[in-house]
Amino acid sequence: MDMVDNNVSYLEETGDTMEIAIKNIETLYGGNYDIIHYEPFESKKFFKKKKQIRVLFKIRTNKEKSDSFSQRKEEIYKAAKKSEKGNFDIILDSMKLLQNDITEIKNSNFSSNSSEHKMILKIRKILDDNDFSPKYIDYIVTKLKTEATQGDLENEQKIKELVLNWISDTINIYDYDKVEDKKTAIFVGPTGVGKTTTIVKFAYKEGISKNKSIFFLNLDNFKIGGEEQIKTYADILGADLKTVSSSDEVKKIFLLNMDKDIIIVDTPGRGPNDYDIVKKVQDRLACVIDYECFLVIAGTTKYKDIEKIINNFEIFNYNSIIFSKIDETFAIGNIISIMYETGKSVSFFTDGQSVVPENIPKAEKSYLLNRLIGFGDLNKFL
Ligand SMILES: Nc1nc2c(ncn2[C@@H]2O[C@H](COP(=O)(O)OP(=O)(O)OP(=O)(O)O)[C@@H](O)[C@H]2O)c(=O)[nH]1
Ligand SMILES: [Mg+2]
Repeated sequence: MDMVDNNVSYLEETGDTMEIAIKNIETLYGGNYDIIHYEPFESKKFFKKKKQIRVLFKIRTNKEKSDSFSQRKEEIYKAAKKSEKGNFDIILDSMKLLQNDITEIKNSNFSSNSSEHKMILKIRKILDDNDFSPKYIDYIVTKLKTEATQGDLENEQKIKELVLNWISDTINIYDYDKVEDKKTAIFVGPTGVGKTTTIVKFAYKEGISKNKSIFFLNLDNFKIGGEEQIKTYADILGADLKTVSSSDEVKKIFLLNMDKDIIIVDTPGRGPNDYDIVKKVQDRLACVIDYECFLVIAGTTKYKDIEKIINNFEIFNYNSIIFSKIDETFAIGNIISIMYETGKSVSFFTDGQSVVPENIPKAEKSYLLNRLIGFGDLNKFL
């Protein structure tokens, strides 16, 4: 079993290059560290991908073991400092030597000095790469420590299967097919998440393709062009549309359109902290009693921001969440973490800009599980 000294903890640093990552580490810890592992990865900020280096290191506790390693690092560092052509080869050679040292350290120290079994460290990294929240990662790790046997921990396939099943258990699906009263569907959410686009996809899927009559009620008179966007789609679908700005008008629209199968309500989006607009929209809808409310959140949103949005829109008493723009994100651990921590459920995803019914798939566990990275092909069969 790979157990160790509880005082050793592993840390992570990233940088655009190995040199920058090392500099960052040295700024914080001086030279008192050993690199355990490094690897290139793609970071994503504001939808832009960027190649970076991730370095796993530990603060040195055993000087003798790290002397040669430290020397190699110095060589790389010195070579990297010189910028003339040709030094690239020196860096490459030094990197190869460093790689050997790392392998040695991994084989000796890493497995014998870590406070956690190496399989648990591996799972931690996979979950982190998938953007699961720290709390969620702790939940899975606690299950591993309490439910997996030592034999299981030596079997990567078995552990990954266990973890995938536990993840699957935390995904909450809201089955819209089972909703009985589908007359009124209200879509709320922050600005730009794709509410209006989602509404039109939804109208196709749940209305037009099922031969149901649709009426669009637009509450977005706050934004210039707010009506034009949805009007264009309403015309294409042959559906009526009305933009209103008061609760009385909303009441009237509902009375006048009793014969319609579905009334779909579009609302204006504002920043997650713009509580005033949220409240105004809620006031206008106060007369609508039975409705199905969808909170639309972009799947690209950071975990902490999703938490805030979920709380800010609680006032609408929404039934489920639609995670939009799934096509723009690699990692969906944030979505699963939020379900686990808040108990909220997901009814649909949207995964493309085209306004077609195929781009609003009904939520299924396999849809999320298939997107997890680091599980080989195991999650493809779930
Ligand atoms: N990649 C991708 N883009 C999407 C998706 N859904 C919507 N969009 C894009 O997101 C942008 C905003 O879409 P809207 O439907 O106007 O968003 P909204 O939430 O109604 O915006 P506001 O009314 O201003 O709050 C548009 O460029 C859409 O094409 C999706 O599933 N995937
Ligand atoms: Mg809109």
